[in-house]
Amino acid sequence: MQKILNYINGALVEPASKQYIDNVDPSTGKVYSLCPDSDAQDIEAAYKAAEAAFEGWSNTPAEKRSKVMLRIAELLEKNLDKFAEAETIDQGKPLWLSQNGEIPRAISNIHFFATAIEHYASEAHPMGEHAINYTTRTPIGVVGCISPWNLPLYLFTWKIAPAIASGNCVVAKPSEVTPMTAYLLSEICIEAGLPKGVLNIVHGLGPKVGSAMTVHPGIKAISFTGGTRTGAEIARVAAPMFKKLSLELGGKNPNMIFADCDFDKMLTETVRSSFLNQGEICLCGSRIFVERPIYEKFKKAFVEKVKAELVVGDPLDPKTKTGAIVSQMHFDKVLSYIELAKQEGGTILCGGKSIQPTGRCATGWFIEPTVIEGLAYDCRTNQEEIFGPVVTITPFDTEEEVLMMANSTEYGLASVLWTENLTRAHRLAGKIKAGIVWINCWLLRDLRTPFGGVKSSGVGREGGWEALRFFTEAKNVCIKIS
Ligand code: TXE
Repeated sequence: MQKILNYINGALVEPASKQYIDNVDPSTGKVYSLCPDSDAQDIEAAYKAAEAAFEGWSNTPAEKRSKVMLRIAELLEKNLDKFAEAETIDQGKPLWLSQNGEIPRAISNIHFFATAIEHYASEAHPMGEHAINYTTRTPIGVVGCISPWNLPLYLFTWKIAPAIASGNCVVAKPSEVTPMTAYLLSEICIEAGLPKGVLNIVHGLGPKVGSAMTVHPGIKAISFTGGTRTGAEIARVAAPMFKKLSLELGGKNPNMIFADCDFDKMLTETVRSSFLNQGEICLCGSRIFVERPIYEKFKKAFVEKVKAELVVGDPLDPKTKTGAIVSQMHFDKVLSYIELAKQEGGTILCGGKSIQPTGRCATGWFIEPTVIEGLAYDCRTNQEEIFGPVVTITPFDTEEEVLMMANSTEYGLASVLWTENLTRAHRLAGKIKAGIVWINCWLLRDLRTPFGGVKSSGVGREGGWEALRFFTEAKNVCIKIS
């Protein structure tokens, strides 16, 4: 049985406890590797390694930091197929998605920040001939990065890349549900010559290891992506310690479709924005609102397309469009929401139950893509994050009505809007309470843009200069001249 190891001070090491937790392949429901059950001792060792490396790394010229990061990206690219298969086995997503989405985006994350750092500058503010101010933006020191199981390497690199590029040293904790590709990345960091202690990866349970990181007095900032409840717990611990916090949390994103939209483009993209990665993306549009004149046409076409295209099966099979649900716990959670929807008066138009593929996946966790109609906009099914292959569809008559329903949840991460009316698009984009608005598209990403949400979807923004500013401290120096 493969043992995943921690990556501390440049070496692959066992957890201090020598204890491990089972790591399950969701496609089979069987244990296929072991993940370190690390604890506070491992966090302390990782912190000490990061602290010892900080002086050297933060004084390494940006060009040299960039070079070693580009080497990591290059090795990741060279091993893309190995990482893609590992990601699919660990998380359950279809192999084509790992090959064309997950791993290429992880490479882009590293490449983007490795090059951005060479252009990262700060500003000066002259006060006539009397004085001049200049701002320095220097790395914080040892920072913590905690990432989730839905897009494992994609979101892990989205955090550690800007942290390292800006000269910090990192203690990182991937999700214990999907630890494999972060472990494989640590092997590549060693091969690329990343100096020891710059990146330290400690695997293990969130409440044990994640909280040990959050409470550690030497770890001065925490960048977290995960559930809203966990984000609140991290904030409760870290806020009184005045740590910098970046919290990218849950979502319950509205997809607003007007009768004047480009119907065919909208339909294709809406199948994708509803069910990509088994709906396990915080940006998925899980509440679909359709202007009444095209509601019946949309309902018929959407259900037909979902049933015809979204083949559920072995994620390693190229024909599979919908893979396995990441864990038994999440599988049970998603099915419980489908039951709730029925109790709340919903009608299941397609899907609605688990499905057992044949062969090796007969014991895995699979749920049919599910479309539900007839629910009130403010029922629990339409207010709470399900984070699975489940969407609801609801008709609307006016802009005011759809805006009220769209903005009615505690979340405000992303939103999708389909209309050919430019004025309406800008008007609604200004009124939607979300950090991201996609108009006539979905998941079109420019890494320079600010990424994050409002309300219970989090605090702060990732991406571009936002990420580099999060991982640096600004200092103003004012010099009197005359
Ligand atoms: O996330 P958790 P889970 C949502 C989704 C999902 C729910 C819970 O609705 O059902 O969150 O998912 C670590 N201190 N999203 O349980 O628990 C944990 O080990 C410090 C949306 O997987 O938030 C993991 O590494 N760390 C989200 C990370 O936090 C702690 C993507 C996320 O785990 C901790 C994933 C603690 N007390 C889930 N407890 C998105 N926005 O994309 C756990 N962790």
